[in-house]
Formats: sequence, structure tokens, C-alpha cells
Amino acid sequence: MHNFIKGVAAAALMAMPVSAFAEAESDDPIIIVQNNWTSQLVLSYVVGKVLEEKGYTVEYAPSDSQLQFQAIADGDMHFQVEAWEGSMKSAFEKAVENGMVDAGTHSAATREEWWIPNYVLDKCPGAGSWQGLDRCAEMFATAETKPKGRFVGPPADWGKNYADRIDALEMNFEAINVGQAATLWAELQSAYDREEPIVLFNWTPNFIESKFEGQFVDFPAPSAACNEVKEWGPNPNATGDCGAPHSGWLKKAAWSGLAEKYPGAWGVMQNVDFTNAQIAAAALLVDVDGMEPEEAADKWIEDNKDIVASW
Ligand code: TMO
Repeated sequence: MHNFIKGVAAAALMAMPVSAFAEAESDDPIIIVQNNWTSQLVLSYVVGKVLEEKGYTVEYAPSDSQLQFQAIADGDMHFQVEAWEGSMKSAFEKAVENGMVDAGTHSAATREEWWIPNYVLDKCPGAGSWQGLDRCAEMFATAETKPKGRFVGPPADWGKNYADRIDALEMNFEAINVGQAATLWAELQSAYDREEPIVLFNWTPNFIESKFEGQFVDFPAPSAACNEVKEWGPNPNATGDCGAPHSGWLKKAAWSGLAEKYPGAWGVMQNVDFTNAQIAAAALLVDVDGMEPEEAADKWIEDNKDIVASW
């Protein structure tokens, strides 16, 4: 071959994306579930983009954080990157009984719980525990909730148990759920700027810890008995009188047909393993740096090249 042509051919080969060499076992789309909080959106795009690089066709489908697991069991959706113990354990476990695959646990330890900025402790020193917080309930009252305190609760599809928990613990609070996560942060920011009392739903890993000083409120530690046995816990007449785990799991969930239909993609999904810092960084790119989730995914991949390569 003429040297010039050889050179052009070699350059063309080098310029080809890796995906051109990869073999997807099927061109049918792999459907990745998306939820309504930012780390999940970013990291679902991260996994989707890596699979696309390897030649797979990927689609994204929005879903409710509780109903998604049965949809995955049914094969209507195929993969979920972030299943949180604190808010999704029962829906997750029920779907596993119905055939959904537990696709492994991330290294990250998670917590989803009521949360206060630290300045709240100046006005209500006991607010780090649910009883102490409850004694100051009126401080958190709004026109809508007074004389009860307002708990700024999550969108309704993230664990629906807060009103029930308030009842079970006979707390002087009312859960007012926001419609979307951004409203939680707007409420927090406006209270924080004026050092006004606020207690809201938060979780970790999240971007919050790099921007606000605060802590979770301790509730009675969860146990299976809490949800089944009335006599268990501070209220002998109610179940659900406990909080979420302090160090909960974060899992991946998959359709049972994935391994057979797309063995290569399944291998990637099994290797995906996020740490707390990696998840917090994903949220930060959107909630602090203002990127769109998909753009944030590109940046995240760029910042974590070695990890992505190891999948
Ligand atoms: C499911 N979430 C992380 C928003 O608590």
C-alpha cells in the first residue's frame, strides 16, 4: 500500500471512537431509569454514556422511586443506578420477590432523614434528637401549620412515611411536602440566609454537606420490628415509630433478562460502584455549578476516567 494511503487509514482508525470496535449483543435499547434528584440523573447518564461508548443503544425513562422496581421486575425498564435503603427498601425487596435482580451494593453509605442547620441548635439545643426537636416544635410553625411545626418534606414519591411517622411518634409537626427537590434547597437557602429555624428532608451523599453546616435529627433506630410490632418503640400503640438507617445501603437494580440479552452491558453494570464522594460530586455539578445533568455526566466521566475505564 502507498505510504500516504497507509497513513490516512491509520489516522482514520485512530480517530474512530472505541465504540466502533465494540459489539453490542443486541441493538434493542437498554432502558435506564431516571428519578427526580440530581445525583441519580447524573449517574444514570454516566452509566448510559459508558454503555453507548461500548456500542449499546440506551434510552432513559423517568419513573417514580417506589413504582420503578416493579417496572424493572416486569422488564419494562432495565437498570437503576441508585436504590436507597432509607426510602426504597420495601419496594425494592418486594420487587426482588417478583423477579427483579439485586444488581449489587455500592461502597457508599447513605442516610435519608430530617435535617437541621447547626444554627438551629443555638435556639433549640436538643434539636439533634426527635424528642428535643419536638419540644421546640412551635419554633418551626408557619401560618399554614401553627401551632404545629412545619417539617419540609420530600416530594410524595420518596418514601411516603413522614406524616405516618409524625403520627406514630405523636410529634407536634406537620409534614408539608415539596413538589420537587429544588424547592427543598430554596427553602433551606432562604432560612439559612436569615438563620431562621427550619427542619427539612435531606440525605447524604449530597451536595448539601459542601455548602451548608448542619446535621441529621436522630430518631429511634429502625428495625423490622418497628414496622411490624406495635409494642416495639416509644409508642406501644403504633408501628412506624422509628427513623431511617444511619448507614444505609445504596443498591443497583436490574431486569432479570439483562445478563442473557446483553452480557457485556451486564458486566459493566455489575462493576459500577460509587463512593460517597463520587455521588456528592455528581450532585454538586448540577446543584452548585449549575450544569444540566447530561453535561454534568460528561464532566463526571472526564473527572473519573480511571474508574470508568475499570468498568
Ligand atoms: C432518594 N433520595 C436520595 C432523594 O432520598
